[in-house]
This record gives sequence, structure tokens and C-alpha cells, in this order.
Amino acid sequence: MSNRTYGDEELRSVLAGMGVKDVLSVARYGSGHINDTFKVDCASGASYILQRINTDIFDPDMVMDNIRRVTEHIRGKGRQSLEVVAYEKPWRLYVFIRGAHTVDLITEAGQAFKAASAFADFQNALADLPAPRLRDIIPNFHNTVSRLAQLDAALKADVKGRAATCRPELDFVDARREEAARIVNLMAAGDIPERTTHNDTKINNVMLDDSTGEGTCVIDLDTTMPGCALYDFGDMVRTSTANAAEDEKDLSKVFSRKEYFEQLVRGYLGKAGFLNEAERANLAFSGRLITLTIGIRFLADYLAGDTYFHTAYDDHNLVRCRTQLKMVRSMEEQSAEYEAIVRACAG
Ligand code: ADP
Ligand code: GN1
Ligand code: MG
Repeated sequence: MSNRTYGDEELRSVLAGMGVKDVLSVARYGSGHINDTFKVDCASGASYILQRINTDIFDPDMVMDNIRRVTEHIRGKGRQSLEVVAYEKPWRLYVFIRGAHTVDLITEAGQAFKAASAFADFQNALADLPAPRLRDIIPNFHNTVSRLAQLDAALKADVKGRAATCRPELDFVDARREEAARIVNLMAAGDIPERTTHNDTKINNVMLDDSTGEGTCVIDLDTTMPGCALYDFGDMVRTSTANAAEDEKDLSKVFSRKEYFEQLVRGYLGKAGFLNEAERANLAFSGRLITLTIGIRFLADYLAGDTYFHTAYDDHNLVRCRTQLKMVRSMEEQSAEYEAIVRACAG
């Protein structure tokens, strides 16, 4: 969410414009970094999610165009999907999904299995999305090479004079520049195919059933577009194996949990039968790569003066970057074991 505050009157008038007039309450909701999200409760008993799409980042029409196609396609298969009730640029209204919740951190390995299974179902459901190709919402979104170029530009400009405060983080990234291009190169060579992917598979973007814990609905579809299945799996590793919050300051608490990784691989491979050999061979690597890429993005935003991700305090992006780099190190240390897990599960 952004730092912007909204008056009750403003929100009620947006809702009235969408035909929702019996509003009992409208309040901030969730912990996303991008959009402004509110839960709306009405006298009729209906509840909604109202969101102001972040127009600094997204072209709302383009996003809603993709989302309508994706949600209709998923519903056409008899599966639960986000449901758009109204769209009045840049605001949108979704049906509030009941009986399920999201978590920012998982506390039991079985949840990783369920989340991975739900994201794999999502990719499967979109495998036969009819042409045309979905629109590229943010070009090169997970392209680590272009994310490095953005970091370099932010470092050069150093608008806030922060470069001196993040030398160890910059060095950590520099030491990994070579491997950063691996998946980009495999895609360019045609060894890894483009697929329709979610591109933001962090754990709080899947609704988990209140009683069974099953992943009932994948949400936050703003970046669903042509991409790489490995980036989706990688972001699950980043967020579902983490032992601590994305902005934990005590780095001794930050590491990737092997048993969670194993459940994630089992849940994903159990459904993602479409993966080719090159994709399977890079599953463990994708976790490290995406975590490094998100670390690079937090660092670039810190150097650029916190213009992209919402921050709650001055060096919030640097703190987030540090947790990502600690997660990368933890995955590197367990790399042989993680590779062995993938081989064992892939059969
Ligand atoms: P952001 O892009 O800012 O991350 P999200 O679309 O992920 O925004 O929404 C933020 C949070 O709001 C989610 O993590 C989830 O908890 C909640 N949420 C979003 N959509 C729904 C929905 N349709 N029903 C119930 N909760 C939702
Ligand atoms: C953002 O929207 P949210 O909070 O689910 C970001 C992701 C990052 C994530 C890091 C559109 O996700 O790419 O991985 O923060 N979304 C966008 O927590 O940039
Ligand atoms: Mg989200």
C-alpha cells in the first residue's frame, strides 16, 4: 500500500460510483506493498475488497484487461477465481473471498505443499488460455540482468547519498552477477519456454481455506502475463521457506527451511507435469535467483529514494534487501541438499 491516506467520504463516494451505497464500514486491509487495499462491509451482508491500483506502476486498463481474461478463463473451468464486481479507473472492486485467509509467513511445512499446489493449479489452468498473448504489464519484470542495470543506474545517481551505507550489499550482488543471467539466457536460447505465469507468488497472494488450509484461490493477479514458470516457483521458495518476516532485522532468524522447501517441491511437481527438463533442472536455482532479484530491487529502490515499494521507515528497503541476501546465502549453503530434494521428487 502507499502512504496516502483516504477520507471515509472519498471512499464512500468511490463506492457509490460503483453502485455500492449501503456501506457499513470501509477499512485498510492486508499487507501488500503496491496497491491501496480496503475491506468493505455492507448492510446487505455483502463484503468486498476495494483497491486503488497503483498508477505509478501499472496501466490500470491494461491490468484489468488481463485480469478479466484470466479470471473468466479460470471460472470457465469451474475453479474459484477472483471476481471483479466493478472497475472505475483506477479503482476496482472484488468479491471478498470468505472462509479463507492469507498469511505473511508460514509456520508449518504442510502449508508450503498446499500453496505450491494451488500456484501450480493456477499455471495449469492458464496453459490453454486462448490467443492473443496476455499483455506485458511490466516488461522484463523478473529479468535479473535488467534489474542489475536498474541497480547500477540508481547507484550512479545516488540521489539520497545512501551508497556508502550499503557497500557490503552491493559487493554481495556484484559477486553473483554472472549467474544472474542463467535463466534469461536459457529462455533466449529457447531451452525454457515462455508460459502464462502469475509473477508474484508470494505466500500472501494465495487464499488458504480457514478449516483445511488448502489453497482455494490465487489472488493479486496484476502481474499475470507471459513469463517463466521458474520465477513463480522461485518466489514461492523465497517466501514460503523463509523462517522470518521479509523485513526481519535480526538476521540470525533469517534462513531458508529445508523441510519447507521439500514440501514446496512435492506440492509443485505433483501438479506441474508440464515442466520440461531444463525447467526441472533449475528449480532449486530459481529460488536463489528470484530471492537475489528481489534483493536487488529493494536495494535499487533504497538507493533511488524509496519510490516504488511502500516503506514504513527510513531504511526499510535496505532492511528488506538484507533479509533477501541472507536468504540467498542460506539457500547457497544448502544448495547440494536442495538439488538432491528436487532430483528425488522429480523421480
Ligand atoms: P498488493 O498488490 O498490494 O499486494 P493484494 O491484491 O495482494 O494487494 O491484496 C492485499 C491483501 O488483501 C491480500 O494479501 C489478501 O489478504 C487481501 N485480499 C485481496 N483480495 C482479496 C479478496 N478478493 N478476498 C479476500 N481478501 C483479499
Ligand atoms: C510486491 O504486491 P505485492 O506486495 O504482493 C511486488 C513483488 C515483490 C514483492 C516483495 C508489482 O508484491 O514483485 O516480489 O512486493 N509487486 C510488484 O515483497 O512489483
Ligand atoms: Mg499482494
